[in-house]
Amino acid sequence: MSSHSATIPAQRRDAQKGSGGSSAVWKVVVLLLGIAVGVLAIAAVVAVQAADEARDEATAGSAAPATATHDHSSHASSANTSAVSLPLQSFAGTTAPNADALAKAHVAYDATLPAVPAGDLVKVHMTLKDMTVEIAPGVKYSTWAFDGHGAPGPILHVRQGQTVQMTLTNGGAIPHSIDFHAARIAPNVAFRDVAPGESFTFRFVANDPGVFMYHCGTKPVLAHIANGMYGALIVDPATPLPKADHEYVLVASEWYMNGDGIAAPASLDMQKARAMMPDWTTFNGYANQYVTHPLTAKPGETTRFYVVAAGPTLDTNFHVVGTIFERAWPNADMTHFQQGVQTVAVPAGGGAVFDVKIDGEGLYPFVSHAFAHVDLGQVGLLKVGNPKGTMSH
Ligand SMILES: [Cu+2]
Repeated sequence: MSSHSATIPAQRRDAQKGSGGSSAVWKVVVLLLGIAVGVLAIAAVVAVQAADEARDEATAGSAAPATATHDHSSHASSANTSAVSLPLQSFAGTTAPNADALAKAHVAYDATLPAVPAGDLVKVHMTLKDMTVEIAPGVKYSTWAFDGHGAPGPILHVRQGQTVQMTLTNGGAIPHSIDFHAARIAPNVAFRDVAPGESFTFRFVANDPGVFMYHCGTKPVLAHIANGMYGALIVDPATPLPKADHEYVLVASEWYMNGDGIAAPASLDMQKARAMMPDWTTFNGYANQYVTHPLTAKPGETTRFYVVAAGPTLDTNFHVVGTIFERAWPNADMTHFQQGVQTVAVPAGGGAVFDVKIDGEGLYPFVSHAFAHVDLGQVGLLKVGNPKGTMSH
């Protein structure tokens, strides 16, 4: 750096020989230029160091999330930098050898919308557990799970005006919290961290109808959501939506893994999560589960999908192949619906409602039409009637 800044002044001094009257002025200019170049060089070095430290922190976060969670003031000076060289290794699509048999044996997450509990007060109690789940055939991942569900957590369903009383018991190893998008409440009070072994209860009135995400809001939120800490709360409007014959809930999310999860459970790769390079994307936590175990309807029936995009980062572009939405409530704004719509973006952290009414027997894939998601597992089938054969594409 210093040699570069010295070269330019030397050349300029040579160029100015013979115009002696202005040489003092040029010396000042040259000096200032030299200083400016030096300052830029120092700034560049500082920026590179800061990037290195951020990368080291990411490594420490993925290797030991428990220690990286709540101490943002100190850098992980002992972080191992040897494992962070780019490019990131992808484990996308890697399953156990007997994937078909495992997919058939897997019990699909029940997508059926549960009934609304009776009464004005709905008590919900979730116990957090650290547990290993399967997210694709033979692919295991160590989650932080709401209520032993793996991911997503329990699907909650209330009616507009009901009060939700939420009790969170932390059976995990580090602090966690729960953030309800359906609540209008001071987050520093209600969404506070709950220490391991403790419980915390708060209430809110579900005054706004919609399809809402809930998730752990403990820092770094990216890590807590990526580790499976999310779910859906559906709030029915006081004036009901048109009748549907089947109601299914799909929570879309993505997984970022530090291994293929086959020989040993994978855990979070924070670098991949920041780079938005998922290994798998899923509906209700398991790749392609509704391809192997389709959701069902009869010809002529109306099927309603409540879709939440939990992320942690990516949107879901919801589309049902072979039909057009009979009704779509983008952003789950229940005051009006759209008709004749083909694909609707569900933003990360958002939700929407979709009705399809299919007369013809067949297998109708529902997907995120951002097709990398389909390749990574965010696809299922709506089986209408009893069609022969299987989906060829
Ligand atoms: Cu958490």
